[in-house]
Amino acid sequence: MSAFMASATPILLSTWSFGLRGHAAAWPVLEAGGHAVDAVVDACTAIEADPEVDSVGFGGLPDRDGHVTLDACVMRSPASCGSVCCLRQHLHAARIARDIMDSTPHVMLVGEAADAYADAVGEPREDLLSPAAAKAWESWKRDGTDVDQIRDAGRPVDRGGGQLFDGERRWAGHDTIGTLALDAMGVLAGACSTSGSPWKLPGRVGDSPIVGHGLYVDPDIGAVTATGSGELVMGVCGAMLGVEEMRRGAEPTEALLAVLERIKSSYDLEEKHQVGLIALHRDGRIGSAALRDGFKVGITTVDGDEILDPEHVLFPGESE
Ligand code: SD4
Repeated sequence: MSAFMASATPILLSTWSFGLRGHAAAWPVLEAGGHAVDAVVDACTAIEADPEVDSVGFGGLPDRDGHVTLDACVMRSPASCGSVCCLRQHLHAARIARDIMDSTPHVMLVGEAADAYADAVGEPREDLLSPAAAKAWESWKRDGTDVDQIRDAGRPVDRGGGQLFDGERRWAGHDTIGTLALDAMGVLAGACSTSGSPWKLPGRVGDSPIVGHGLYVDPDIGAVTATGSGELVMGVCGAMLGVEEMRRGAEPTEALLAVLERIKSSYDLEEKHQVGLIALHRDGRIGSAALRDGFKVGITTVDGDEILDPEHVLFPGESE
């Protein structure tokens, strides 16, 4: 069991500047003394519904066959985590993951059966393909036929506004919302929600909904979540590795750098690869790091909202 702090100053921390759109929905709850897990799910739920965020929920880009599939996980602790993969008919993946966490003996449900579970718990069916995403898919089918999304996806650059790609790369990339919260009771929680990589092979699932990869929370230590090229994070169990580094005493950003160094030594990295990581220690210290420039972090505290550059970039100054 964890020894929670008696009280703490609430914090919300998210990947990307569009995370602040989720904080707007979640902060009032957290500030009023609400639970961290409610805040992170509320933040992801707001982003999932936002069509301007083109990499999460409605507005997310589809797979090769034109189907949008959504993945998410939610975590309070090793004994309290839930995950859903490859939803095709329900928008609110984080909320469904939370339901799996709270109401079933399981951690993860996938595919058609996950959609059936969502039906059973009263989640509305929705068409996940936005008109803009459908148009982008048509144009990808016309021009990009055999593009391999892992090799050819562009690197996201956060200029605000919810879209991480522009110009010719406007529809080439992907990213995700990861939100970490510390509530006034000193309890941590995290949630991560994504539409995964565009034009992916049907059935592909990345790091985001996998506990220990895209998100990990240990209530006695801290929380880490990841965004970016999921395949790079999955091979090193990125989020759990970051938490374990904090367990052995690393400062949050130092812990995240250790994850990036492990990625660097494990893969032949290319300029277009990006991984962004954020960490929240249970004592309220925060950390952030990225492989390359372009990543941003959204933070909300009693002092207000802020968009921050990551504290450390492993390969700074490389061209976008
Ligand atoms: C994934 N990391 O599925 C997630 C989200 C993403 O760029 O698309 N990141 O790989």
